[in-house]
Amino acid sequence: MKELEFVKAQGIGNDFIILDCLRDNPGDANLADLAVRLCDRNFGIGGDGLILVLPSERADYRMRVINSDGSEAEMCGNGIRCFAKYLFDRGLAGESVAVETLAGVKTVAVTARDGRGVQFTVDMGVPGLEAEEIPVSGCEGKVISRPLEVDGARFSITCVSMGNPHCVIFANSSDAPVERSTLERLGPKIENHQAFPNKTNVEFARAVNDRELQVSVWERGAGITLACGTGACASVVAGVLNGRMDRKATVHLPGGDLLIDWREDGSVYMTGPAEEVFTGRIGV
Ligand code: ZDP
Repeated sequence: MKELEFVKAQGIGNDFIILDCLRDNPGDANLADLAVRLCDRNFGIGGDGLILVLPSERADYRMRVINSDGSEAEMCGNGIRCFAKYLFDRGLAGESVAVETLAGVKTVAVTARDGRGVQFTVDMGVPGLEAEEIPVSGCEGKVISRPLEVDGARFSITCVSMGNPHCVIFANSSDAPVERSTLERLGPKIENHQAFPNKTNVEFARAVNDRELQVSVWERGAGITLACGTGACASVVAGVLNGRMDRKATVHLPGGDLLIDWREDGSVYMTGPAEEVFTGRIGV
């Protein structure tokens, strides 16, 4: 039995177990099983995912993200803010940190108070809009308001890659927020739909006005979560592509708000908080 030190952190309710692997790299051996075990909210620590802090040859550090079902994700918006806070608060990084991910190197700008990181702005990069980039099979070009058959019903979807795949479905502004039961019924069906070779995250979005968006998420490999940073970015991009949103908007998620800015340079910038909740040791 080996003991691992961990930090439990959250970004607007999207929660993660952070393992510092700068000293000893756990390698790939049963990483998926470890994530499933540690993320279990009854038999483990509990979390939407596992985040590994690793050294990097291409950036200041490398981040790996394993979803609570054991699958590995290319990128993670709420998690990278928690990652930057972990490094900044321990003096391992300054007010700007470059992080290597499977979706490329991302830069995080840290705003500190009393020597601790409180607010983080992430250059999330240029969104992928072509079907093959997301990927979505069975169609070409941009996937904007395209029909998707699910459960005998037809949905209008807009798909965006933030390094990881997102399928955004807009409700009318007058509609009530999506019910949890609807998310539970449709989420897994869309996540695993044959149109998505790498599966997909699913966002149900409702424009409050052209600068405010309400979003509920069914996450690939994690199910219903209180927030998804890459999902918030994808939803604003989808809103702009559908002429519903300004390029700069506040996204209201069940766990809190994120400020999203799709700048003229083509990159999406995401700003939001991150907090550490507790630390501990666990036998593995
Ligand atoms: O792409 C995926 O499999 C996501 N479930 C990864 C996690 C995304 C995250 N919720 C975010 O904030 O972008 C951490």
